[in-house]
Amino acid sequence: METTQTAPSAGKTAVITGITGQDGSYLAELLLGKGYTVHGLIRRSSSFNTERIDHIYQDPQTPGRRLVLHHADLSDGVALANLLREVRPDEVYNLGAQSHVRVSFDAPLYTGDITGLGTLRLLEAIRASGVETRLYQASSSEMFGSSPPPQHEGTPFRPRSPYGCAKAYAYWSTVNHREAYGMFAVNGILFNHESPRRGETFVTRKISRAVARIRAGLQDELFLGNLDAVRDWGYAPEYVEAMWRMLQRDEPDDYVVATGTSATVRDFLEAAFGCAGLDWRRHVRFDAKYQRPSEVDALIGDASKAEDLLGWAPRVRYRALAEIMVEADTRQLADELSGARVRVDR
Ligand code: NDP
Ligand code: GDR
Repeated sequence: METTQTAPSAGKTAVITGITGQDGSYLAELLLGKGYTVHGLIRRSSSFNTERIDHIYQDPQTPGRRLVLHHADLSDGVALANLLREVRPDEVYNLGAQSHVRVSFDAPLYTGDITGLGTLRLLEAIRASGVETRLYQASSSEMFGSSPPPQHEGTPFRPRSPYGCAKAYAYWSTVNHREAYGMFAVNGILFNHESPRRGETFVTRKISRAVARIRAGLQDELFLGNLDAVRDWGYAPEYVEAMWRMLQRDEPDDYVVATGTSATVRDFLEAAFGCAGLDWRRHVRFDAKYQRPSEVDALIGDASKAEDLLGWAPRVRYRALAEIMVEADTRQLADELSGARVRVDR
């Protein structure tokens, strides 16, 4: 196995779009741990939505602080160019997106604008700023859509959602900027990856939260859509390491990142409810609103290129992942309930 590191990490500067999301928060931790200064883009919101990075936040008065947040948006290309000119990063990680597949059917143009065109805005902002940098693009297994598994870097894209189409546009824009302008731009084609920080409306987290609440007697039913879908679920902290490794190579390239282990939503239910000694069949109900107009039936990744060239290998597979997530949600719920009791006692 071969890994290439171009320069020591300490003292490097990175920009992360989507730093408030699941992956952005783990990547920021990883890069800070390596000695980077990290500049994160956040969107203006009427209420705080920085819970995933509050534990690493440093306020502007902190001497020598290495985490800096900026207001910007992937819809605003000029702001992106100005930010890049100001920060002059060594590496840019484009994780920002409207990332929910079901939602992309309700908001297809918005998804196309942010998830698709937003990437082109960032690529053009890099060019316009004249900054020599390396770009990681968060590409997705959703681009493979109806192409049968196992999917690898050469598998054709047949997307089945506005989100998948937008990601395919972003993928080719990244490749095109690499070929047309010699930019160091890479696509990580990541299969589903989850964690206790996963958004609460993605299926694994919806399940792990429900298990914790059912176990505590706070909920009895869980409404889901298609249980037959096959996914390749990995562990997010391991996947951000693969992103970083892609930018340390001598040459830019595209890589699939996956575990190669498949499971249906039903299998994940079995594993997650099993952790709590519960039978999911007694609690799970069907609701058509969670079905998609067109579904991706089976995604199972072949990550041998990443294993060979990046020296990256997955360790956590879906059963262990379900346990990690159920335990975390159980602890979080217990904390919330004891906090609530303290407040009531006062
Ligand atoms: P999340 O949904 O958790 O995070 C998405 C991030 O994008 C948030 O920080 C969000 O900000 C930000 N964002 C949304 N809209 C905009 C915008 N208009 N301008 C700037 N930022 C915006 O996603 P994940 O962390 O799970 O995924 C990271 C990336 O990887 C995404 O691009 C996703 O599509 C892609 N991906 C994810 C996979 C997975 O399994 N997790 C697999 C393959 C690809 P805010 O907090 O304000 O909403
Ligand atoms: P996905 O993840 O669409 O693969 O996209 P999600 O967890 O939303 O769905 C996985 C599968 O579960 C089925 N499902 C349900 N999904 C949700 N969200 N809610 C439900 O109630 C439900 N019931 C069944 C879905 O139909 C689907 O088959 C994720 C995102 O992180 C993308 O950004 C990323 O690109 C891909 O993974 C790889």
